[in-house]
Amino acid sequence: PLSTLPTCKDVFLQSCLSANVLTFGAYTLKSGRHANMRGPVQSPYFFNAGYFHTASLLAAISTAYAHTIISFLSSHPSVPKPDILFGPAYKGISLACSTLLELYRLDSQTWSPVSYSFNRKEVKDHGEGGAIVGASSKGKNVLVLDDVVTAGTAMRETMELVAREGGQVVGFVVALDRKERRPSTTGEKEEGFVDDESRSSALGQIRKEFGVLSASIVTLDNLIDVLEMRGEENERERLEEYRRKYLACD
Ligand code: OMP
Repeated sequence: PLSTLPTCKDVFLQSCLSANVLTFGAYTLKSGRHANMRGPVQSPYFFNAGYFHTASLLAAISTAYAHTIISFLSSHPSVPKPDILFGPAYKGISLACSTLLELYRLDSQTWSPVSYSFNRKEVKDHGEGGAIVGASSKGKNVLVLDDVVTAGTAMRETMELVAREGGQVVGFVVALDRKERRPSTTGEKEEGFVDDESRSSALGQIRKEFGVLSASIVTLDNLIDVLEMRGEENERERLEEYRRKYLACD
């Protein structure tokens, strides 16, 4: 094993490394964190869920999502039972479909009435039309499954989309929570003072603002532990330094 995590998460991490889902280097993120005048902050790692494209990789990630979802729902009895597993386009699509199938394999009684759905990036104006493929969200409890959360922009877009379709988001499950403070909206102060609001992680902020709870298969902390176990000191140090600078409070 690579970690002390449950087997399905350990297998998931091994797959991330063997399939280059997780890579180390210098990456500019979508949220474009800035450090003063020095340009965008580079992340020392990147997680590309698009590389889970073989049957065995898909099995590894969907099994890890399925167990994360089951323990999320059992440890938060206040979260309503989902009617729909929603995977935002594009990367969420295959993940939501394969995870629902895995949940059904694990517990057919609980999961057989549950549907999947996803959005079209371009709304179709002919045929059946609309922005959603799969089950309608209208009046339904929707559990959102996504790949990575950094600043939470993708999640907020999904919340708006589900609300527009008349559904209720009851939780978020992601593969990787980067646990970063949200970037400062003014584009500086990254290494100095930050206001209280931007000290929160994206998931922490969504919990406070909307009361929506979330879970992740792994976090940045787990990645650092794995690098330590593997004796990959250079990478571990770079990730630790990044964590020291940008880690959120919650
Ligand atoms: P936020 O919308 O800022 O939360 O960023 C999440 C999105 O960024 C993901 O859905 C990806 O499109 C992309 N992303 C990754 O895929 N992997 C990473 O390690 C980091 C990002 C990112 O740009 O922050």
